[in-house]
Amino acid sequence: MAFTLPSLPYDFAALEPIIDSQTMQIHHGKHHGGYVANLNKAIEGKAALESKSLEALIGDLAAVPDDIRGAVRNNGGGHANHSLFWQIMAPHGHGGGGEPTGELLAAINADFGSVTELKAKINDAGAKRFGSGWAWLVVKNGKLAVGSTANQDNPLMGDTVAGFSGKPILGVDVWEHAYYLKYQNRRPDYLAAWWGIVNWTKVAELYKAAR
Ligand code: MN3
Repeated sequence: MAFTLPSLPYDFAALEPIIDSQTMQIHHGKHHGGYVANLNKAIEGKAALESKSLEALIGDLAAVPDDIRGAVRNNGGGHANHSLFWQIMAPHGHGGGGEPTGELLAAINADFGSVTELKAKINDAGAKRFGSGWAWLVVKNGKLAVGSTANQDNPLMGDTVAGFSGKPILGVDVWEHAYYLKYQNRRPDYLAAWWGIVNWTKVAELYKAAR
């Protein structure tokens, strides 16, 4: 099998009370697990695709045959998006929450004015995404940018496919499956609470690598 479901870097209950344990179990095992299984099924036996990295695969959907392009877009995007999502969260007070520091903080202040303004922009992008999708912080041309994508589209797919592009360093899942058990229809409440589990150390690492 080309791709595998990564283990969570913490227990299912570790993000309580911001994200409940049952949501994490279903989200990781069933949703993300499903994307990985369906991605592998789509590219099975296609050596040229199986040998690619996930980033290279979703970054060049034009190279994917027509009959499986939709499956690779949805499931490859789903695999990439969730793999990032788990990494950039950590238990509140144990790596999660607080504020960014160092170079990342300086870049946020330069490009958005303040961390408060950045959070407001991402919350707004996530709240306004109609239906299912993601809100993102990306690095593009050396600068930070905020935007959103539909479904499991990833900014690495490019503007033509995803309508927004860049190298993602933070992404928040606004599909109902990410929050419905605890927050029901209150997506803005989920987004506001979510900052309490953001692992800024990891986001800063990704920022450094993306620049
Ligand atoms: Mn999800």
